[in-house]
Amino acid sequence: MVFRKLPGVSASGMGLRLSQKFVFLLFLSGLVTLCFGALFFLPDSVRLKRIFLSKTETQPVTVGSGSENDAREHMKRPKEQGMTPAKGESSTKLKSLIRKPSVSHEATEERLASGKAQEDLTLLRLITESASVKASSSDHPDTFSYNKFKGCLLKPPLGRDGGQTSDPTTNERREKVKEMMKFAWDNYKRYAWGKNELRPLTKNGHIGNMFGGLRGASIIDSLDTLYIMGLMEEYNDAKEWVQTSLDLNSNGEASLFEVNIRYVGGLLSAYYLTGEEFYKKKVVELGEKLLPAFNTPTGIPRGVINLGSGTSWSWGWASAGSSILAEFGTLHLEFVHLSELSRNPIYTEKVMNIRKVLNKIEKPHGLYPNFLSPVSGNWVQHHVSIGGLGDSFYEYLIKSYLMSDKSDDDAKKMYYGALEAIEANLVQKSPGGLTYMAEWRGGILDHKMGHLACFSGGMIGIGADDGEPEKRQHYLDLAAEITHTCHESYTRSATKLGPEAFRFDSGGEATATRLNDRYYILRPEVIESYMYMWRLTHDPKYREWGWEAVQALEQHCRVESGFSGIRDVYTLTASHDNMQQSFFLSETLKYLYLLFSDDDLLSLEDWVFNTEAHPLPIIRRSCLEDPAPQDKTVSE
Ligand code: DMJ
Repeated sequence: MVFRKLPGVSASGMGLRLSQKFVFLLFLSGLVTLCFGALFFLPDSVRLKRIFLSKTETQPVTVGSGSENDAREHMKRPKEQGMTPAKGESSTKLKSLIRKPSVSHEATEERLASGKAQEDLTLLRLITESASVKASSSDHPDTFSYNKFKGCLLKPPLGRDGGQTSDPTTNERREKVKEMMKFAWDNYKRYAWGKNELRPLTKNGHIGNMFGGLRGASIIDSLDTLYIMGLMEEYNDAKEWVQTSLDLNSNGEASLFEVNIRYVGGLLSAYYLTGEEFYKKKVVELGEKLLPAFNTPTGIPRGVINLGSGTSWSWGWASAGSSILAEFGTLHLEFVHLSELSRNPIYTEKVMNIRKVLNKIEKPHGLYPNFLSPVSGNWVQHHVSIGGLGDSFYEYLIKSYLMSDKSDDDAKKMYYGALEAIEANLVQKSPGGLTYMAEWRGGILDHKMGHLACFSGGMIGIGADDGEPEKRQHYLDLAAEITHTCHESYTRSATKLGPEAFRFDSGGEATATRLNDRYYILRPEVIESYMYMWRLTHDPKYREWGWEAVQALEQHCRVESGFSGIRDVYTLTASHDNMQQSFFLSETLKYLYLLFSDDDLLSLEDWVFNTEAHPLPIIRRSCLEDPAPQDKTVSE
């Protein structure tokens, strides 16, 4: 250490005696300790504290609305994960960013104003990469216990008897659905193996541009369906393909939403159902590749991401570079599970931040419009829909609540608040007595309901029981009415399959009046609602309606080499679209199979289905964190 010579003070100890020097040094070190210690008592927002304390010493973001203690117990901190500053960056700056990796709205505005946002994004990206790499490195102890998880389930995942019912007719129907799955799968395997989807007429594979160069969408989407149906030979082929051929090092433009719901969701379910470790490894590896999409000024992710470079951007068709509600709002379930499995809280933090932005912004009439700017955090247009562009955002609110073992009160509040606004502004009754969900364009109603919106019967049904006591029956009735309307959209067509969108104007009810709304692409939403309504009410009509759909699919969509969508549900002269969508395997056939199975096959007491019908387990925090060894492991 170099002391500069002070005027009038000798260089030898600056004129102090040894004992004086000792006392002075003691005083000085006491003062330093006091000052540093005081940082711990400063309010959380004080900048100094942010600089000096890494996330390790501050409160972690909670999972759901569980207590901080729960979250602290559960989550490993970045320090424990070996997170280190990226090379060449100032560690204090990194620490302040690490502490709040999810860019808060206030912080964003502040940073934008000071022109520092871009710098932050670069740093955040480095941190994300650094944290992710460290979190997945082999020297990080893996503390997720599959056995413990299984011990926390209330029922065996496949039920007592694989879900077989005591009713012979229902069992026959179930077998029929299983045969349809095998037929769809066999043809995919024969003609399109490793591609994303089967083209059943031309007998070849389709790759498409939704998955950024990832392949095998139909395989990933089928894993759990094959497994629950007991198609084990087929499941093993699928599993082997994932082990040997699923290459995540692709370099194309992917839809964050589609990769998340199909690939992340599919791999998560496969892991939770089978306990095969490689699924976990793959899904966490994939999750890491999605993180850069969140590096925007608000933390609201953009819709498209290059899985290789991490560059992200908004869909060209989305107004003014906006992000889509149903896309950024349909990540929560999978991302919470990614944190669960990886012990890396970053995934949960990313989706919690989305909520934070949404909670802060003003909502017209309490409604959530479909387009939001990831830069300003403001709505870009006032188009509200429970169908396309909005749909699964609402679904994920109630399912987040259910998946948190009913502890995520924030999600609950947002869901019932949104539902109230939807009822007040969108729910309509037709002159013929059909209840439907209209779309809302800045206050003007478009009396159109998309096939996609038909999932809402099931959604309102599963949320009915947790509403205000006086509203529970009302919600169940509303769910039944909407499911009835969607069934009507099927029965009013020649093929008994429903159109892409149906209207309630120009004298028509529940029918498509426009030529380009007449197609059916093997979508699941109507059958999904039958399945939930069956489980909730056990009204046999839902199984009958499901059987009508099976017959219609067999008659109009089954072709020589698979299943195909059709161009017009109102004509019996078939015009096939030559596409066997992967969601037909993951959703449509799975929901049909569950409809004809006992309730204990993937019991709703233990599982929620993501929007691609991949089952994810309810997180029973207190059970999972109980240090006592599990003695109640369920057997199959
Ligand atoms: C599926 O990929 C998902 O259900 C998504 O949420 C909406 N659309 C398709 C099926 O129609």
